[in-house]
Amino acid sequence: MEMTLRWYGSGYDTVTLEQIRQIPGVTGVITTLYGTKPGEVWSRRDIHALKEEVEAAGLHIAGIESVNIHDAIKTGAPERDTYIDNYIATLRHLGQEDIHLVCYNFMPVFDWTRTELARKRPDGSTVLAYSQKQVDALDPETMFASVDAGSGGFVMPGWEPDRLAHLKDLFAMYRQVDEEALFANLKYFLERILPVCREYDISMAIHPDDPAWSVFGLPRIITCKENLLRMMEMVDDPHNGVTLCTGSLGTNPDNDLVDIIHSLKGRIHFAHVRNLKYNTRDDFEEAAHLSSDGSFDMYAIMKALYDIGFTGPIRPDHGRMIWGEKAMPGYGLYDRALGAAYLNGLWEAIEKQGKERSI
Ligand code: DNO
Repeated sequence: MEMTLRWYGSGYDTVTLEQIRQIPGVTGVITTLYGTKPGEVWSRRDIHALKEEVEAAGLHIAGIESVNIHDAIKTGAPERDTYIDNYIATLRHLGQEDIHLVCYNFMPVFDWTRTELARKRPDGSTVLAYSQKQVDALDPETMFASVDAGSGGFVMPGWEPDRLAHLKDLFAMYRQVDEEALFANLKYFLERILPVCREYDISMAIHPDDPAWSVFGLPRIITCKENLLRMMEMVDDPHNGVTLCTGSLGTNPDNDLVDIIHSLKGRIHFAHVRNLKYNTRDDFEEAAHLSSDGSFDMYAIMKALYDIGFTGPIRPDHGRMIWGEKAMPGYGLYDRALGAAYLNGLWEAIEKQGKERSI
């Protein structure tokens, strides 16, 4: 595995490449052209410039998170082919720049959803949190307004104000789309892009839905082992794979993360490893990466990744906001750096034990 950090790019991220370079064991970044809109073609020149900037800091681009999918593709609208053509053009340009991993999601309207961006924990840190009761009491517009207002002036990934300004239209677009239609639209998209993924050896890594259930009545399909296997089997090619995000799949306590990792062997191209703490079945908050701070056994998760022979990038995921840092919620430097060091420590121990056993 390779330890990486998500970086939104100069001008968008409070964290610099120089800081990332100094986190022990982090050799790559997961990045994006944050200023592009879903549906746009990424120019080879812009990708090249991003790559040069990252490499000048002594790092490399380990993958892209995300190339977002236009709603016309997710809803199967008549103009979807134009947007798929654009997506294919972007993939070609990434491949030509020697980038071989793309994370994306297929969540309708909203990307990841939280009701609080700064819930205070007993140690004084603040974290992202989700309460189903709060969601049930909100309408989508209020939800967007509160996320926008609480983000400290940052555009949260997947919560682009330009797109979400048309929430009513977006909801109308999805009115006819149920889970079966969403699966069919995903299949159509994957079948069209896979030839170019094979040509450039690009691994597509779908991000699970977060939380792993329907929000505001919108369908969500990348939620559990059964659906993940269905999506892989419906377009059965190793380039059609998964971002194993423990914090997203783990929102549903019925998802057995270790079992899911084993069942996705060979198709996990990227991993987001983080912990969260359930308060009740309907309320969870994010935690430090350390097992004892949350509800997951982080050792068991890393061990499962080791046991399936995972070789792709891992990144620590949302961190707590600590030590007075001001950054995009979930994406400060300090707690993610602690997370990276901890996950690297677990990996080193597991790897050394594995070697001792095989002698
Ligand atoms: C949140 C992220 C998601 C993820 C996208 C992938 O912090 O994990 O926004 O990047 O869903 O497309």
